[in-house]
Amino acid sequence: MEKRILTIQDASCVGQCSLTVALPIISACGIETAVLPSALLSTHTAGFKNFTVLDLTEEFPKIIKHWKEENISFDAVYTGYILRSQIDYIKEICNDLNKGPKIIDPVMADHGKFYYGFDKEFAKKMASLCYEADIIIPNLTEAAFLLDEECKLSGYDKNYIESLCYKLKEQLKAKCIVLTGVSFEEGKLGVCVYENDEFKYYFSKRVERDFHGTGDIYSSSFVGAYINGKSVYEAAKIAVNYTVHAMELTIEDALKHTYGVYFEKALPLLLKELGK
Ligand code: PXL
Repeated sequence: MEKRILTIQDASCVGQCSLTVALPIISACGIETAVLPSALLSTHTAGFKNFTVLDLTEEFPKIIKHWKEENISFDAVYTGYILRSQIDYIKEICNDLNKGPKIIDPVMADHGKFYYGFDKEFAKKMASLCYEADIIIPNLTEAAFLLDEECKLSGYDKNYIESLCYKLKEQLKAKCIVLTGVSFEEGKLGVCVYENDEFKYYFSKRVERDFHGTGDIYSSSFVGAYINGKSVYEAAKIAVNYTVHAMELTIEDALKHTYGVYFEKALPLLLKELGK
């Protein structure tokens, strides 16, 4: 039987983030991808003004009830941008309808700041969703906020990174941590993978521009590779290479194409790395 996963995140109609990247990327990896949209937005919330937001929480219990009646289950659950009111429903889905890994990207913050609409209370609730997750994929800011700490964005060393991972594992009981946005030297950016009491790193060149939606592209390609049987570390590497390639393909147009990256044009590299 082929695998079917469920991803829970918002549909930003325009913006190359969340469902509009997760669905094409994971599907391209050959995996059936069911969706539970957390909200419907006209665009994402970073850089657009006057966006519209429709909270879809009310649909959650109805959808869960129907799935239970139909005996629908999933081989993995992967969550991204979600609302606080949905977290208890998502726990129910993970307990009752998921037969495989629970993979949480605790989308809420970057560059030391919460995204629009998120706060410390949300971080606390998100930490409860990360509890006993198989894999969590925070960036540096999210890792610190999950621990209710101030975050360091530069001038840190390996001890800081490894203590963040260690505390996440101890406090949240997350089995495996893929920490993104790690940099020890200028011009290099990458990830720290903490699994089975071992730290492993992978770095690539830093693309000297900030793009929106790259966290979702990273997590979606990680999930696509991992569900295809790659190890956590291999999947973490493949996702770095794919995300960097997508950014490189966008850089020429970056002044005009400001809201996301051309992840579509980079898909051939992802499939090649997966041997497809
Ligand atoms: O990429 C994370 C993300 C997802 N969805 C929406 C967002 C953001 C980040 O700002 O606004 C709606």
